[in-house]
Amino acid sequence: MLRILGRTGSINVRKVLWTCHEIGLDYQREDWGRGFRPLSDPDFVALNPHALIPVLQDGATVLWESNAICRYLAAKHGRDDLLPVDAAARARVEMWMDWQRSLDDAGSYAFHALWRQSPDHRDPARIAASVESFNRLMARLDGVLAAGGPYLAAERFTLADLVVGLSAQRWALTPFDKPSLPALEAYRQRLIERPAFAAHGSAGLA
Ligand SMILES: N[C@@H](CCC(=O)N[C@@H](CS)C(=O)NCC(=O)O)C(=O)O
Repeated sequence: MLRILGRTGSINVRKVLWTCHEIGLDYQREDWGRGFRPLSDPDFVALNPHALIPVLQDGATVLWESNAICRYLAAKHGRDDLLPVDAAARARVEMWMDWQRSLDDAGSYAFHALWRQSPDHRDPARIAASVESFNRLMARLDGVLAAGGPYLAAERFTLADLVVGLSAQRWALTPFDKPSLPALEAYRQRLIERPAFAAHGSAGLA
């Protein structure tokens, strides 16, 4: 049985849980990270020297970095609908998965300030800058979806949508002023309809 280490509040843990759900994989999840077992625990650091969640243990295979874990699971289980085998098609999926890091970086400060109410994220100028760049990137995504779609990297749902979709959900639910982005909203609703999204899409949002 797969072992997944990480609290469900983490967006990066939820990528892995959502991927397992899409593939139909059973797993045992353990709560590690903020509010749970500390990532400085030597048993955890032995698995991930960077002391971050998620970690996946699949027999003798131990992996960290959420996007890499999602790709591993899709490839191992032959889900080339989620991660194509063709090099160019696969790279298109990976491109959007990599780009999601930019979304994370852009929105992180605003998310911690306005959703998590973190006392360490109270600088109004930094909140405003984070909101501005988060909105700007989401507006760009809206433009891409309006011109193409219905999904990001292919005619069908792929890992690109799973990963970017979690950030789109974070953007939609974190309270700050947002432009109207109809193509993005239609895309988010498309993702929300997936049973796996209902289970893992927004829980905790951390
Ligand atoms: N690039 C890494 C980032 C991992 C990361 O930043 N994880 C956060 C949670 S989203 C974490 O470990 N936070 C510390 C904690 O929860 O205690 C990945 O995608 O797996």
